[in-house]
Amino acid sequence: MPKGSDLLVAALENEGVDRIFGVPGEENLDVVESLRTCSIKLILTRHEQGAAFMAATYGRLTGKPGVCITTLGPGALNLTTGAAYAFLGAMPMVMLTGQKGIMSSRQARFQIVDVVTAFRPITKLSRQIVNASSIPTLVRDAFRIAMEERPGPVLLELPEDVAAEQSEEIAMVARHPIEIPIAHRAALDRAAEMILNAKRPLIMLGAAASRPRSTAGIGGFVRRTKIPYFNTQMGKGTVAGGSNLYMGTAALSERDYVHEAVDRADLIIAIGHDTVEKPPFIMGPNGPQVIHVSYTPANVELVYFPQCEVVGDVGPSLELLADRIEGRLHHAGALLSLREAILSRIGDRATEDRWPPTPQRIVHDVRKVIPEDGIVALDNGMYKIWFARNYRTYVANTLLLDNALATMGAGLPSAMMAAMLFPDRRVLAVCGDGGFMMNSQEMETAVRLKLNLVVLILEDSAYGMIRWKQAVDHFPDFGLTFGNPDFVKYAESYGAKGSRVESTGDLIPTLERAFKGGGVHLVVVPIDYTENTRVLIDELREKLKTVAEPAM
Ligand SMILES: Cc1ncc(C[n+]2csc(CCOP(=O)(O)OP(=O)(O)O)c2C)c(N)n1
Ligand SMILES: [Mg+2]
Repeated sequence: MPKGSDLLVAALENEGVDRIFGVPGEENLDVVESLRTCSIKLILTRHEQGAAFMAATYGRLTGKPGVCITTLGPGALNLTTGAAYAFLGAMPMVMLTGQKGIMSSRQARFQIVDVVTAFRPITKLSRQIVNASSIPTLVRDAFRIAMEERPGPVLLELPEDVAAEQSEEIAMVARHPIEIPIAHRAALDRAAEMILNAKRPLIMLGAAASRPRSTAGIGGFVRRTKIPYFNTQMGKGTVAGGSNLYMGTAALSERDYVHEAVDRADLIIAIGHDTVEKPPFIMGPNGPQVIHVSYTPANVELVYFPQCEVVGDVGPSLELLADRIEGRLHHAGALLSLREAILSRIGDRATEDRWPPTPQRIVHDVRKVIPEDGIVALDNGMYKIWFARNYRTYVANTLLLDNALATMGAGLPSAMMAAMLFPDRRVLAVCGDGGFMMNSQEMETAVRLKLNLVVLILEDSAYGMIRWKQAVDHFPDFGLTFGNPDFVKYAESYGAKGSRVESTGDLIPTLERAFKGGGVHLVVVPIDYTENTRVLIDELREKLKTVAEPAM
């Protein structure tokens, strides 16, 4: 007779789960025992947050839920940031948490937190399993909910007595393919008419454009219509950044060079925009009209209120839209004349030799050592704006950044997940000295898993982004600097390799050596952040001749 934990593991196998990340507690021991003899690999992490970031990134990169497991109370609560990361970032994930027995309570209230309620606001579904026989259906439901648009995290709590409960053999619920409906004909007709009437159209690719199922159809739409495009931070790569229609990335909300095109457009076709991202442009009463194309309807916001919506499976819907307008667009390339000026300003000073290197130089040098299909995963800090703005992408999901929760600490775990999924591609984590230290203990996990992974730490001995914002707001420099460990020795103490870049010209060779050497290799380089103010404040302000700072 199977017990509850056997049914849980069988249900996970039924979903095609191949690995589970986490830190078990005593309430999970039946599940751990059921896992021991099954096809699913249990990957221990050194903090539950790392497990959640890895599982969420699995969901982000595959479209299928990543799975993580923790104990009750303290372990479960350590998942909250990862849950919010997946919830805001629309990443499918299933979290399994333990709990004390619910049929009797021999430990009174020891360690008991109402986890199911605590997770309600940061999950699509949060439920306790109350008997073993319901496990196959609950697990099937959890995976469906996590995966369906808009994807996100689900939590199932399995109390230890339900995990140990003997049950009848219960059949699993078979999976079947689910097609997403295609946009309504009337919506496609209306959108086609707006595009045909536009004098200066522009496409914008947002976060949902990067869903694994979206990317092929979107590329086709851009190529067939030849309308120039820009992207949000999380929409990077959906259509090659090297294409001659790429106008730039909106890393700031307004007044950046790319906004010269945005401000002149009379129509923006926003594909997959999710307003969870920091706004890529600000809609106003006199600005361009907007067509929202996505899996789900637009959220109406102060800064985003599209006049037309094409809701449905994005790729096939765009194919039908392209059928209506291909070859009939007389002004498709109207804004292309701005392209060269925008991109050359963005690429300005990318090869400057200054020591320590500038963010522009670091982005430039990283691009040189990462092949087109290589993956760069960022943590959160000042450099994220520079990478979003300056790093060209050629393949979807090759610059993984979080412009949704924008949490620190996800850079290393998300890079580790990418390295697990794509062992043949170069994977680089780029972290600030602040964000890296928030989950640096996962270096041990990376070494244990024998990953090939390079971690680049940008050292300014500060929470640089906040320190910069403090200066922009004319506060005195106070309270945002810290000391660091010797990162080379720190890496070596984990059994990883470590290198310090000693001159600007040394960055590319050091990264090359790190990739060629294989294994886990930490590279630390100091960074000169004086460019933050020179470019992002002074230069952009000068460009517009208005005294205002970019909206961060
Ligand atoms: C978990 C978390 N805590 C705090 C913040 C606020 N925050 C955003 S960027 C930043 C500083 C990042 O410092 P570091 O990682 O060293 O990168 P730097 O900006 O110095 O390059 C802070 C504290 C955050 N986004 N996430
Ligand atoms: Mg820093």
